[in-house]
Amino acid sequence: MKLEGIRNLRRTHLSIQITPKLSEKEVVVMGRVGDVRDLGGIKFFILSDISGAIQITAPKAKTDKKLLMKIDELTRESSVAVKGKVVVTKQAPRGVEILPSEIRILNPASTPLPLDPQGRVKANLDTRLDARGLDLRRPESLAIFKIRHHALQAIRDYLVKHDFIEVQTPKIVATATESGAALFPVSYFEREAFLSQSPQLYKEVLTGCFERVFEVGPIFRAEEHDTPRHLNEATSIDIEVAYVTADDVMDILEGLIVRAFAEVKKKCEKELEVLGHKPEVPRKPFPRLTYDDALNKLEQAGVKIPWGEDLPTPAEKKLGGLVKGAYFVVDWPSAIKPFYIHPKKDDPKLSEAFDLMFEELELASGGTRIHEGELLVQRLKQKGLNPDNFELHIKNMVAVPPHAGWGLGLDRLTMALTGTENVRECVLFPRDRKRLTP
Ligand code: AMO
Repeated sequence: MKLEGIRNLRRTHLSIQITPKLSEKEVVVMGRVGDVRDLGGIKFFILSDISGAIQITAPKAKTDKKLLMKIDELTRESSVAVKGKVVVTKQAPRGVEILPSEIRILNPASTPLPLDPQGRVKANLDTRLDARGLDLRRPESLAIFKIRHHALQAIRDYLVKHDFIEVQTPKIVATATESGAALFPVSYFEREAFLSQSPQLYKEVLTGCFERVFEVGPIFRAEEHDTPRHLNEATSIDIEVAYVTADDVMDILEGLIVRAFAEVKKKCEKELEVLGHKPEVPRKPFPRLTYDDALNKLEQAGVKIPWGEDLPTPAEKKLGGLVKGAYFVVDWPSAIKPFYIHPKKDDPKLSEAFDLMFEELELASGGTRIHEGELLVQRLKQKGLNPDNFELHIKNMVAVPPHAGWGLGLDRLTMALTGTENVRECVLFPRDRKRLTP
């Protein structure tokens, strides 16, 4: 099949804009070929673009032979441009169709396709991710990424309205912040460097300069687990605020989550319908369970976790069944939280750390940070880290104000908003233990 150039042809309308009002007008539409049919006296095909679909109908008696032959050549998912006249008809799905005068095959799809984007032939997730370019053409994929887009827009808008400025911090770094075992090494000229696990240390320093900062960026975790909620490259929304404590940033997080859910419900009705998902906007204030409360609830439900241990996945699942919707877990043991988290003044074995859960899924974690230089050095040592490796960080933290913040996983938030069970569905090209391509 010959590949034709777009040349002087430009799209005049999206398919959704083709309405009976345009009757008899000449239009140019561009998109992907769907089903092609030959029904005795007519040949027709569906053209889909980002807005929807329109039927292109060629009555055999009235259409040029060459054009009819071209329709026969069309393969599903090929990119085409169609010039033609709008005709009002009861036969077409939207009461309107286009009678073509010219069809240009901009890029033909070779057959068989590695995947059926219409989903009539079911494929497993691995096959879908291998052919992600086609998989993302499915209406469900488009719905997920539109929801992700609108959630992020709502979040950016919320933070900017609350006087945050957006920043970008380095992704090639010299030290771990979350846990040394989960670092990806990269070669940095004659030295070893790492991919950043979190903008944590930079955002803390920035509170001394800009007071309220946020960043939306990649975080890299060399975690070995292969689970439906872990990625090796994720997107984190991070904030850090000067002159506040954990309670204040939990209020911000609560407001922001409510806004994201409300905006998605308002702006993505069609997308939620495609996914068959009806999210409820969480109500403020979110329940705030202490770590001890969580352990007690779990024990009553038959799951015993020794004090001081993190909640393993089965315990999170159980807790998510007991406490519905969004809730915080606060007052975590200091020993299981990172070095930068502030111990509680009156009980240092506990910390001013929190996690935001959505049912069984951890969406965010954060806390009040250590701003006191000596305490920071002491906590680094307690965690078995060498303060010398943080020398320049400590230097940059001079007289940084008391501050607090959190990191919220955008991929997991998208799971919660879309009712998706596997985080890979919410990431364009996921990176996991086994997957580095496409
Ligand atoms: P934490 O490590 O809890 O905290 O990460 C914050 C949030 O990021 C998301 N997330 C992940 N999502 C998918 N796959 C992963 N492997 C993954 N790891 C993390 C989660 C998680 O709740 N510096 C702190 C944040 C802070 O205190 O400001 C941090 O990185 O949704």
